[in-house]
Parts: sequence; structure tokens; C-alpha cells
Amino acid sequence: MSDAYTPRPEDRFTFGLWTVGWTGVDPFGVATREPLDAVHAVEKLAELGAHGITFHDDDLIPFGSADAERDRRIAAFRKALDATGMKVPMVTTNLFTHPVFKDGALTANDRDVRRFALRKVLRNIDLAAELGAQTYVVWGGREGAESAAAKEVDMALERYKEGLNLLTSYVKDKGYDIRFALEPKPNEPRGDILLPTIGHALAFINELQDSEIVGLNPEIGHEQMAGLNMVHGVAQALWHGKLFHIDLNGQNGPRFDQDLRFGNGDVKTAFFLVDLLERGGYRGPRHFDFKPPRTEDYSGVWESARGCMRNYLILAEKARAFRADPEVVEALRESRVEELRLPTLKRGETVEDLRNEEDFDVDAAAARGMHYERLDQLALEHLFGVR
Ligand code: GLT
Ligand code: MN
Ligand code: MN
Repeated sequence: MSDAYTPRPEDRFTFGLWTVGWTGVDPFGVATREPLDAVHAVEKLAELGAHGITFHDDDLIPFGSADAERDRRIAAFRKALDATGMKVPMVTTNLFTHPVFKDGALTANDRDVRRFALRKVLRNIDLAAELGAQTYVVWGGREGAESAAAKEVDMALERYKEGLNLLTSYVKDKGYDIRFALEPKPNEPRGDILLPTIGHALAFINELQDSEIVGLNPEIGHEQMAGLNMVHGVAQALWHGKLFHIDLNGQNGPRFDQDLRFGNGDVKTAFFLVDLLERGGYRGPRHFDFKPPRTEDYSGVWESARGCMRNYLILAEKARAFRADPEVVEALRESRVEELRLPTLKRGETVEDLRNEEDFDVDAAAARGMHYERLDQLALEHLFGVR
């Protein structure tokens, strides 16, 4: 099947190897699928029209592999990349699966664990650079606590900062063209995770030594787990120049991290997020971080990967149609949406001029409707496919 929503590499869709490779292990059940070979994943995603694949060190090279095994796996992976033209725009480190990271990695209370974690990241950054990755994601899944007595949060943030400063210095010293993207998440697997939201992470970045090469990798579901508005969060990240990467998936409100296929879950958020990404100057990969449900066999896995990309393209088309609709243009005008672009003070105006202004009719302004309901209804009708 090939139609207007068939993905092409130019669309810059990428997938984590751990997404299509998730075998279905959850806290209540064992795997429902056989492990997926990395080479096969590259081939299959290429066939579906993806641009690239991303991975954690341990997704590609099992933890503790001997050097020869490591080299063999990397060589086979590279060969598949070369054969298919697939790219590796982002790489990350697994600092959460092995029991050694049960209390965190860069912020573990145990200093030897923190030192080990940094060595693990440094080694994998070299591989990321070799493969041409320009983004290095840092998701601190185990950086957190279940009890306030267990973790001195200020000191944990100091150690987080120390670790990131060391990593950014390393990348700069080596001359690697790599930027870091912190991925916020409020909880799961820890009771509470440090840098729980986009806002916390943005504030933290300001404290870093090389803050210009540290930005964000927000995930739809993670912001929604915190009850937050992903579209507003991403818009703010863009405004700060910090949207370095993005994890697209689906979630139904604040609950466990569902990692649904992109488009499943909150469709309206997906619509306005695509509208924002397409119009807001984001140039990075459209990265899917989802879990094909454990009800699926591999045909369902590839179907859900295809669905992520198709849903993005469908929503992009709908967003374009929404913006081009003359009734929407008129409704936006009626709602004075563009008036917000005007600076509040007029050119050359002083505070005194502002204070002396007298011709403002408070009652008329208070009585004026905003007409947002019509505007939102038009958006919904585009989304429902009736316009
Ligand atoms: C893990 C997590 C994701 C992160 C990945 C990067 S791993 O699956 O749930 O949100 O993006 O470490
Ligand atoms: Mn998630
Ligand atoms: Mn993610």
C-alpha cells in the first residue's frame, strides 16, 4: 500500500531499537515476543520508510559483552546501516536496567556507581560520534527516590551537574558534533524522578557549564503523566531554543507510562503538537518512543511502527488544511490571535505615556468576546475529517 501518507526518509522518522525491540516484559508478565535482531530492525524500518534508528548501548551490545562480541555486533549493525542508508541521529545510555543502577547512576548515593556510570556513558559517546549521531539523550530513569530521607536532592542535583559538565567537556575536547538532550519524566521506575518536567529541566540547564549544548528531549506521555500540556511545554522549549529532540508517543491522561503508538491516546494534543512542530521551526528527527503492545506478534509490531509514521503524516496534512482554511483564517482574526505578536508598548512610548493613556473603554473591552469556541470547533472538525 502506497499513498500520500507513506513515509519517506526525508520525513526524518526515527525509532528507538528498544521500541520495536520491546519483547513485552512488564512488571506483571514475561516476554510475549522473541528478541528482535538489530540488523533485522534496521532492515524492516528502512523498508517502512524510516530515516533512522537510535539505541541504548545495551540494546545493541548486551551489558558485559566481551570486546570481540561488541565489535562483531557493531560491524553487523554498521553494515546494515550502509546497505539501507539508515542513519543514527541519536544515541543514549542504559543507566537503569542493571541492578547496579538501582539507586540511580549520575546521582546514586554510592560514589563508585556514579564513577562507573560516567565510564559507561563516555565509552558510548565515542560510539555515537563514530556513527555520526548529533544528539545524545540522557534519560535519568533511576535518578530519584522513593523516600525523602533517602536522597539529598540538592546534592543529587550537584552530582547531576558535575556529571553533565564532565560529559559536555569531554565532547568539546574531542571535537564531537554532539549535543545533549535531557528527557524529563515525573516518576516510573522511581517513585519520584529528578528533573520531572520540561520546566524543571530547563531551569537545571541554566546551571550547567556548557548549557549551550544541553537541551531537551521531551516525551508526550511523560508530560501528560504529570498532568501537563505537552504542546505548551514544547512551545516553551522551542522559545528557549532548547528543543533538541522529541519522543513522540501516545498516553491517556495521568497514569503509568503507556508508550502507546503515536496518534493513539490524546489525538487533539497530537494534532496541535504536529501543527507546532511543522510550523515552529523544529528541524530535528521525529523520533518515536513507543511500546508495541504485548498483545502483538511481529506483524503487529511493524503495523504499529507504520501507524506512528502514517499518523504523523495524516496529522501534518490536517494541520496544513486547518491553517489554509479561509474560515480558520477569519476565525483567527476574530480571536485576535495575531495581535499578541504586537509588543505591548508602542514604538518610542514611555512608561509615562502608557500611564497617561485615557481613551481605553474598560467596559467595552470587558464585554468583548474572544470567539475561541468557534476556532476550536473548526480545529475539531478538521481533525474529525468533516471539513
Ligand atoms: C526508556 C524510557 C524512555 C527513554 C529511553 C531513553 S529508555 O524506554 O521509557 O522514555 O526515552 O533512555
Ligand atoms: Mn515513556
Ligand atoms: Mn522517551
